[in-house]
Amino acid sequence: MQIDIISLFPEYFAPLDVSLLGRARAQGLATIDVHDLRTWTSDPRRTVDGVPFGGGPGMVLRPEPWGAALDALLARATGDPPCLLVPTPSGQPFTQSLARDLATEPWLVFACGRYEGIDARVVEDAATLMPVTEVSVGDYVLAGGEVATLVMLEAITRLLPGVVGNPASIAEDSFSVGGGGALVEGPVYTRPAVWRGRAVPEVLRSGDHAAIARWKREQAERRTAERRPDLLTGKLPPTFPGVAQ
Ligand code: 6GU
Repeated sequence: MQIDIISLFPEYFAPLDVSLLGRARAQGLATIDVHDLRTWTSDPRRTVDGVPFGGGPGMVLRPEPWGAALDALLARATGDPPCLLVPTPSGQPFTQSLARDLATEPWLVFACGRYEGIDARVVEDAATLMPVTEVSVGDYVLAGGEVATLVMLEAITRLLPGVVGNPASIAEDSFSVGGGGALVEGPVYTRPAVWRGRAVPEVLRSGDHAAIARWKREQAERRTAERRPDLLTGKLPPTFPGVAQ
C-alpha cells in the first residue's frame, strides 16, 4: 500500500518508524511518504493560511498549496487515482468497518488541516479528480489532522496482510463481526493463575475449547451491553454510563 501524508508538521509522523507500523514499513508492506505542505507555496513567506471570509476566529488554510500538492501527487498516478482522506471533526465517523475497507485500497492520501480547517473548495475540487472522504476519529476537537491520521493509519495498516503475525488476533478484535454483531472484547488473563488472591476464571484453564469459546462470547456480550449499548441498539441510551448530561 502507498500512503502519502500532506501536513504542515511532518515531524508529527516520527512514530511511524516505531513498533508494528515501523516493521511493516521496513518490510515494504506499506510505503509512507510525508510531505510538507509548504513545499507547494509560491510566495517568499511560504504562506499557507488566511483570515476567514465572513469573519470568525482563527485562520483558514488557503486552497492554492493544497491544489498544487494534490496535483503533484496525482501526476504520479499510473492507474487509478488515490483515495483522499481529510481528517476533520465534521467528517464521517472512522470505524473498524471503514478501516477494513481502506485496507484494501492500493493508495491513500491524507490531507492534514490545522487551525480552523482547509478552504472548502479544496475538497470540492479534489472530488472531481479522486474519491474523497472526510473522516472524524471521535466527538472531540484535536488541534489538527496529524494525530487523527496516525490513529487511522495504525488501524488500517495492522489489517494489511503480513503486518500482524497471527491473523486470528485480527479476527477476534473488538468490533469484528463474530456470529452476528460487532462487540467489544472481554477480559484477558495471563500467568500467574492467582495474583493478589485473584484467580483467573476456571473455565479458561479447563482446556475445554468449546466452553472457553462460549465463555468469551458471553463476556463480550456482557461487556458490550454494560459499556457500549449503542453497539447493540444502534443508539446511545438516555444516560450514557459515566457521562454527566
Ligand atoms: Cl479527524 N481532526 C481534528 N482536527 N479533530 C478531530 C478529528 C479530526 N476527529 C475528531 N476530532
